[in-house]
Amino acid sequence: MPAIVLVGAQWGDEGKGKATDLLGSRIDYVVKFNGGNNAGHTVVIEQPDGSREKYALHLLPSGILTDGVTPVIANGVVVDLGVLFEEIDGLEARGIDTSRLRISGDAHVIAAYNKVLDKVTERFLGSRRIGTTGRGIGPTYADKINRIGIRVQDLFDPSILRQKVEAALDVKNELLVKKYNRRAVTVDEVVEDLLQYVERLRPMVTDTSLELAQALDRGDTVVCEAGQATLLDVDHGTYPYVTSSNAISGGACTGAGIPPTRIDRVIAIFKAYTTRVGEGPFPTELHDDKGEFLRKTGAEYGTTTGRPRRCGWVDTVIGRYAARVNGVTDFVLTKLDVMTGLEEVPVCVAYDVDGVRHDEMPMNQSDFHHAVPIYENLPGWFEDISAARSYAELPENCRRYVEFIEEQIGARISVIGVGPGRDEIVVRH
Ligand code: 2SA
Ligand code: GDP
Ligand code: MG
Repeated sequence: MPAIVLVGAQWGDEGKGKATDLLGSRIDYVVKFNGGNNAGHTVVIEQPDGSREKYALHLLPSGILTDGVTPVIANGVVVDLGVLFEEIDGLEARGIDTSRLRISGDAHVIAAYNKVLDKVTERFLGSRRIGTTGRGIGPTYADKINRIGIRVQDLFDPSILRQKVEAALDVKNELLVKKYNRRAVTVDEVVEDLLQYVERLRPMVTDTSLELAQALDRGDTVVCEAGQATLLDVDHGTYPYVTSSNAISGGACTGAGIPPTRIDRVIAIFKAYTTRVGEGPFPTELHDDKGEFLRKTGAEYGTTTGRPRRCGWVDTVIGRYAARVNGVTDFVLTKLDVMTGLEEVPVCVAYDVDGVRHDEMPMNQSDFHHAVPIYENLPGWFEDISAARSYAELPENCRRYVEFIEEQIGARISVIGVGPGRDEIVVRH
């Protein structure tokens, strides 16, 4: 099984980390192709003594936890070098071997001034803020497109690095000083900050696109793991309430240099309800005790920032959209266990926008902002499903919920998550 892309179908935190980890022993490479340390992927691994180890990964691909897998940070990622080495050291201290990590020389680095700009811009936006993670992601991608970005490879030539930092600071200091009333940043401090990592970085940096092409030629299995999710994609999400990268499956082509003709499967991770962190429209959001139930039962707090996540019912209009724009071959329905104990389980099947029914995502963003969900109410279940390991073991109402979602989104649900643990899954196909 050669190239597989794994994406989030909603607004993130669907359980992508666990899904990648699950593929575990069957894969050779796990590639992160977009975003940076704005991501937060949680993987829970049962130990031989029955205890559970929890890992929260931000910049490193989830595959780093599996022996024998080569993790790759590809060209489409933005890298905070301080966070990178902190994360590596943290895993090494817990006995995880990180020595196989490969980083693309074309990946951009997040300079300290972009972290300042991310935070200060949000503060100035006031009620128009995006609710970013404050990690410098947006300003770093803006620099990349604006052709004033700093790439990993620039660190290996100090005179080039200096020239590039000078060019970037021409623009940045203007903003920092004149618009935001901050102190000017010096070329020396930026260069010095970046160069402290250069010797540790050197052995990891390689032409990752070439290495992945060679791996695919050998018949190795490569999994590209998206950060964030479909509705946070800068082109296909709820713009401007999005992240600044392409988080859909196509992002793997540009973000890792893997051509579309080499991608065999696209797996979308879809949570059995919906969550979102940060600002922006969310038609099925709940502001009542049901929303609180989902947040508490599902432990819906940001892995990176600890922010409480907004919670709501499952939305199959979004699922249909994700199936289409990603070309999904299989869905993994996660956190179904969280839905246990509800009398009724509403499923959003369409929207009402000013009296007009929309079965697909409205083209116009203003329409999406005041879309009112049209629900089908299905009966709930009360049986604990966390011990189920086969589809037949799930209660009838639970299966009806799965099959109804499957019918609405128009793609098969191949795996179901019934708990956070590695083995807490039901495989259907
Ligand atoms: P940014 O920082 O520029 O990428 O923020 C832009 C929007 O993208 C959203 N975003 C996320 N949404 C869900 N999960 C994310 N990762 C963390 C997690 C979030 C956390 O796994 O829990 O810990 O808060 C993530 N990263 C970015 C963000 O909320 C903005 O709406
Ligand atoms: P990601 O960003 O998509 O990787 O997701 P996060 O790690 O940010 O959030 C998903 C959370 O749900 C994590 O805490 C996982 O341990 C947890 N999780 C994943 N799958 C399941 C599941 O099937 N059931 C339950 N209860 N928790 C799950
Ligand atoms: Mg997350």
